[in-house]
Amino acid sequence: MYKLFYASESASMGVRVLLEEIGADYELLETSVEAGAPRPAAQLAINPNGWVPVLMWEDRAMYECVAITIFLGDCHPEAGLAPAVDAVERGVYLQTLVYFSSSVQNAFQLSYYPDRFADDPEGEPGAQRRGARRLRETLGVIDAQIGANRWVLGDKFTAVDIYLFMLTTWLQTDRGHPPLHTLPNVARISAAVQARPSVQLVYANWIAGLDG
Ligand SMILES: N[C@@H](CCC(=O)N[C@@H](CS)C(=O)NCC(=O)O)C(=O)O
Repeated sequence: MYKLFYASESASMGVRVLLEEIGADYELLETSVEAGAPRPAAQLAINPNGWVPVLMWEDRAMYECVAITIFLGDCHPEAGLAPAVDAVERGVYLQTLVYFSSSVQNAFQLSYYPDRFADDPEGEPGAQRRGARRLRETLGVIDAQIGANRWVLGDKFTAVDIYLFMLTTWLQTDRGHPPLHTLPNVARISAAVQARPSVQLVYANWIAGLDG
């Protein structure tokens, strides 16, 4: 049984999709990502940064979305979400996940949390503009990497596709982020991931918002 500190519209949603795809037993522990909102003591004890996702199981716990993604994929090989350690695709799998975490998510951070990057409030709009531009740059690299592939790694659906979908749900054109149609290969995979039952369940509210 897994326990997941969880907040909607956050990176914990991607981990929940993984747990659904695996068919694991899990419990959601609701928390907040709002600045200034209190976080449960048990969450802070594991991740003093106050971020989600935080995953707990047995007497163990971990944070960092990409680490959790790699961990779950490897612990549940029967779910087929991760190439085996010696598979040809393993290198690009790890490379792409870490690029998502270190480069694409960093660009989102500039856009959503500019105060963490600017010395004073005057510097924040510049940080946000740089974040939006960095999203165009980094997601453009991924779009080119995907090329004509059916999924990010080729013919086989993996956890990287779920992660990519999650990233696309954070794009907001009114913040200067690239519209999805300017990233046609990313858009194509994102739409295919969205159709999966696991995503329809976890992202039901977000998907309903697309229609509204
Ligand atoms: N590097 C971390 C970043 C996680 C992160 O920034 N989570 C956001 C939600 S997507 C959060 O918890 N924000 C609240 C905060 O920063 O206080 C990861 O990938 O897990």
